[in-house]
Amino acid sequence: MLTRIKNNVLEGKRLTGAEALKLFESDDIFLLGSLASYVSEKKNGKKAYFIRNRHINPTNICVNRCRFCAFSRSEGQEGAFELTIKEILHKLKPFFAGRGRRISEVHIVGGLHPKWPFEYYLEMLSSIKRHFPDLHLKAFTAVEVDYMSKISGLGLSRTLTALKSGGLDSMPGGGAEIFDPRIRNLLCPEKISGNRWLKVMETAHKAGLRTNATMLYGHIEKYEHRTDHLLRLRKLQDKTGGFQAFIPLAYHPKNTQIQGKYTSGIDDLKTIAVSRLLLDNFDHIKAYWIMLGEKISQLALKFGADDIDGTIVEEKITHSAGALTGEQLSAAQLVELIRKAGKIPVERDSFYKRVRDMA
Ligand code: V47
Ligand code: SF4
Repeated sequence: MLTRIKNNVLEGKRLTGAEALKLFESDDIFLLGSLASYVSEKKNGKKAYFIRNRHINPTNICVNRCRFCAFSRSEGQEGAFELTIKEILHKLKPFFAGRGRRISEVHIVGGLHPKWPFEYYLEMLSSIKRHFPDLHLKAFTAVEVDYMSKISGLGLSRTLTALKSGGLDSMPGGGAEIFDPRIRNLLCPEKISGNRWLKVMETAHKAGLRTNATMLYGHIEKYEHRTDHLLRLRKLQDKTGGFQAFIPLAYHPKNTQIQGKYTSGIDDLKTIAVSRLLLDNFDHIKAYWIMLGEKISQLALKFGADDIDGTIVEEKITHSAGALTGEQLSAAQLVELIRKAGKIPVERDSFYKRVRDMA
């Protein structure tokens, strides 16, 4: 079977779900790595991308309280926070004070706040755009956008158009978790369904917004659920072509209600490789260094990934759940990490256009 899969990959044939499952079940990670690397290099050559970005979480107050989420709080609970627009602007200001530390993208995601009106999100976007017109606003997961469509009463399409007019440039891929309804219901019973997540993304793509996609793995799911998740993403991508990157998110168990272990390095690399092989219609696979650690992210560049995300600066979601990494890396550190993997570091913008080669 593995030889047949290998031949299919080398002939550029699309893999089936059964073949992906076989790859997940295989211990031959060297074969997985070399096949995924072959596909990655066909798509992106020896390039590995990074971006100068900053994450901001406007609030951790969330009505969903997913069982795997250590970041969220209920209103009034110790540790709950909500940022004013002034505070958000204050977090961005230092990156525009001089030339050295400039960022090109801000990544904004947060909880589903029980009281904030839709107008607050619009004002957040337009204020940031007014103060920092060159900054790309990658904001709000499909879960948040669905919530906004409900609080605004506008429905999905008009909510997305309003967000776009307010300054939204693209959307991150969070909130996808695992689409399988039974597993999803155990992980996050209050969250929108997998089908709804896909519907929000389809509508966003139709509205002209590019987005990412993620998958939370390493908790209670089995390989078959990962395979199903990837196939559903591939199907939507066939239809819209609106996804830019796929990011497997390694489960972090601390302070959550889903007990478990950290993922193993082997599983992380396997998941990157199988994602690269199955998602033949995604241009980019991202190894998110915050969750994988610097060393596994570096190895992931040899297992099918072509992107390691960015400078990040402040990270609360994974760090609430026991992340072992720091919260920021400088562009120079990212360049070194990529170079030592034998790849060509390329600073990118939010649409994967080259800002500069660092070779
Ligand atoms: O939506 C929550 C996940 C996501 C845990 O699009 C957890 O470029 C692991 O989506 N262990 C947020 N994961 C992060 C995210 C992301 C990150 C970097 C880049 C992009 C992109 C997207 O983190 C959440 C949720 O799926 N998450 N809790 C946890 N305990
Ligand atoms: Fe809320 Fe997102 Fe955490 Fe779920 S994962 S509780 S939706 S912040």
